[in-house]
Amino acid sequence: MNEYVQEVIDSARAKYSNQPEFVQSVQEVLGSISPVIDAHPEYRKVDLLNRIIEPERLFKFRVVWTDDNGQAHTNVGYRCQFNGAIGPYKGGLRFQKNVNESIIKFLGFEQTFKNSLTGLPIGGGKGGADFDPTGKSDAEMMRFCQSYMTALYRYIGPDIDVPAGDMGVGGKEIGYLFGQYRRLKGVWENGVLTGKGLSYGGSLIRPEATGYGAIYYLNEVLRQQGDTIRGKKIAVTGFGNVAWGVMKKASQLGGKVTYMSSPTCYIHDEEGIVTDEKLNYVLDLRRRNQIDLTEYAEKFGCECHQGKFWGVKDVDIYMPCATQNEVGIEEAKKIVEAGVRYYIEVSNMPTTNEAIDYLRQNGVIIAPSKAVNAGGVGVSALEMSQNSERLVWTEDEVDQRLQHMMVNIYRSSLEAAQEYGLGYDLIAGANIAGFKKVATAMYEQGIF
Ligand code: 2IT
Repeated sequence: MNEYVQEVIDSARAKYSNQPEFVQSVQEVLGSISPVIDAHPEYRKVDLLNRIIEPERLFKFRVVWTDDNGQAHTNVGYRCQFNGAIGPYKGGLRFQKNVNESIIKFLGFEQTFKNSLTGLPIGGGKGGADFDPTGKSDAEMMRFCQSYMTALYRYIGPDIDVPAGDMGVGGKEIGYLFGQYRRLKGVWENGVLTGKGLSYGGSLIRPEATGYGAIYYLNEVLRQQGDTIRGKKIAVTGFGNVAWGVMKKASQLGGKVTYMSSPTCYIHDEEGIVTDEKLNYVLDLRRRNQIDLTEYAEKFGCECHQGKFWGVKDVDIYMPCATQNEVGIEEAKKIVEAGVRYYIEVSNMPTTNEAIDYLRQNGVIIAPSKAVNAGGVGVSALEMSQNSERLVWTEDEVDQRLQHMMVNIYRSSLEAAQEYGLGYDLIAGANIAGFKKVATAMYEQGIF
């Protein structure tokens, strides 16, 4: 490993030992870009790597809201403007109990390279709050979102920082957040948020984009192996918006998702989650925050089991779509033992670094999340374009652009890996391709 890269990793590990997710993502990205630093010794002089791992700024603020009984509650909100070298900060908001600085920083760091990979001019950002949306009424969600935006609105804007959804933040929450932004600023700046409703500047295909994009990327991986998605069985973790998009596009292309999971259990539906009725039912489960999937199993006559499905053999492809660090070394061993060839990450950083190494050493074909899930933020950038041009593209137009984007991400990752003699390494390729553009932009803009 390049000496400067090693130094920066070691110092991040020591300095941020209390931020394990962040350190993990720094190790993952910097571990891949060593050959680029060998080729660019000038980056050391301007300390480019210590600069790139440090967020440009990170806001942390109090969010107070009142529940339906009139009781006040206090949460912590965050917005991390990680890197603005190639465009306005862009990235989602996550509302989840476990949100902390480490999680927001890892997501912002990943987002920086993912956004670069889309080929569009968007910098990296991420935010959220340690607020648990489970069981909250609409009125409570609205009050929380209004309070969150009241703290944040002065730091964002269509050319400054453009938040979107992530776990716990869907179309409904984006509506409340946008309403409050408009109310406070008194301007029509709908380019300030993406994932909006269609009646006020949302883009067609945005809800589906992450899942559709993941399947378009998977198509390229399969094509490289002389294979197609037709007849393939897929196991996904999660049953949210992203998993739903994967199910829908897979079924349109002749594949099927036969396993899906929640935090507590999983279902096995041999027929596949392929009909409109089933797909809509999944959306509805999520909307109702229903994590017990027995309801689905009973309705559609299939099995529901407690625990996790890692190790099932009757699928061709695993696609984790739930959250970070779902697959550690134990799960990786089960995947290898099951003989499943394709492991396509979809959620952000679903795999520990140790598990990635194990899967790779055992010949599993791995696709990295920052490439695979980039279609979501990519279509967010298309939503920003439509907003600034004050027009609306058709479903076909957005979908075509999404497909091109995913093919380009796959190809540029492949080329980046080949340029440095790394062979068919989609992980290193994505990190290198994403890094190069951000690094070049930072270098050319001077030292700060
Ligand atoms: O992780 C992600 O890329 C997102 N949550 C979407 C971000 C966005 O700005 O659309």
